[in-house]
Amino acid sequence: MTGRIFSGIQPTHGIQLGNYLGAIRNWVKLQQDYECIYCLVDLHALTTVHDKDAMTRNTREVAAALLACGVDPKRSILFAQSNVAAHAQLAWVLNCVAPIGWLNRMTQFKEKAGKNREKAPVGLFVYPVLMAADILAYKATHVPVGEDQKQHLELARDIAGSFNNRFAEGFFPLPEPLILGEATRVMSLRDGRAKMSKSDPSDMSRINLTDDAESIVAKIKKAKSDAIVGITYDPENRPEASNLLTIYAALAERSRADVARQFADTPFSTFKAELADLMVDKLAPITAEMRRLMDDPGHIDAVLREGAARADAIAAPVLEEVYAEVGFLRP
Ligand code: AQP
Repeated sequence: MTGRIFSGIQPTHGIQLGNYLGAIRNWVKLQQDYECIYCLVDLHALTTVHDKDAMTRNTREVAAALLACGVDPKRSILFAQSNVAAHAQLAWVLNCVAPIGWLNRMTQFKEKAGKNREKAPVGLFVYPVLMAADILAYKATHVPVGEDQKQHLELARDIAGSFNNRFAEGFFPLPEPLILGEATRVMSLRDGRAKMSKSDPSDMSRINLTDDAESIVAKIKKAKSDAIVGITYDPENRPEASNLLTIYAALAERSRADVARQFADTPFSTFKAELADLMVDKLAPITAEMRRLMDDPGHIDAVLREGAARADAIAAPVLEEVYAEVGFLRP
């Protein structure tokens, strides 16, 4: 074991291909070398999901997806964030350390709040502080994420450093981002310049891990393309071709250059058919296992209950140390 990994995923919807290639597939591999703590961040999801049944359903579905992808609950800790009190408690302490100016720079808040900034929930603004608390409650050393979370991770490091400077030098390790693989930023199938996202209103923009073969084939067929023959990697001028090429390379676990060589003279429609075949091949076993797990919610709940107890056993003592460092009386 070379360190402690923490990473989270929001149960806002089911899992999309970007979550899988940018994060979860790496989570599974990292179990070989690290102590891993994986969290369904439902407190974060509450910033956007205000539907009781959807929250419960999504949490079980995302848990099923992680298990189906190969997160092993015997080896790693898998749990839901709201079941370990230290996340929210530590977030409050960090809210009292992090300056508003740092949060004002977060691009994800600007994107998610959009024009309606005044009406955005406060939780959306302090989302990155809760994310810092998630990581620091376990004194995690490494955090595997997609490109989109890099800025939040830098903020977590700054907040950890600020706490250390004020209260206890060296208390929190400064967590390192792990941005791994070819597909660190999978783009929408409808717009090669927008990130593939679970909450994009268009279902055609993404591949869900619950999609059957027929929908995968249809979505890839309808994915935006261009009129140039031959698939090349040129994100500036050919964002859609570059995205599909990247997805192919990531799924095949080959380099982009190698895949680009193979399809250098291939028409777009032929390439798309090959990509759809590969995708169905790779995702169908995961989807089938997810369905099997989702038929047994009692099992999923038991896995999450046990994970929460193990997570709490690590985080609660860290919180106690934090409370002692800031001078809270513990009578
Ligand atoms: N398109 C993507 N490409 C590569 N990685 C991605 N991730 C998300 N989208 C892509 C990575 O997946 C992990 C979990 O993400 P999250 O659930 O915390 O939320 P997110 O980043 O906001 O993902 P979504 O799908 O866009 O969710 P919504 O629509 O609910 O906001 C992270 O490691 C993330 O980098």
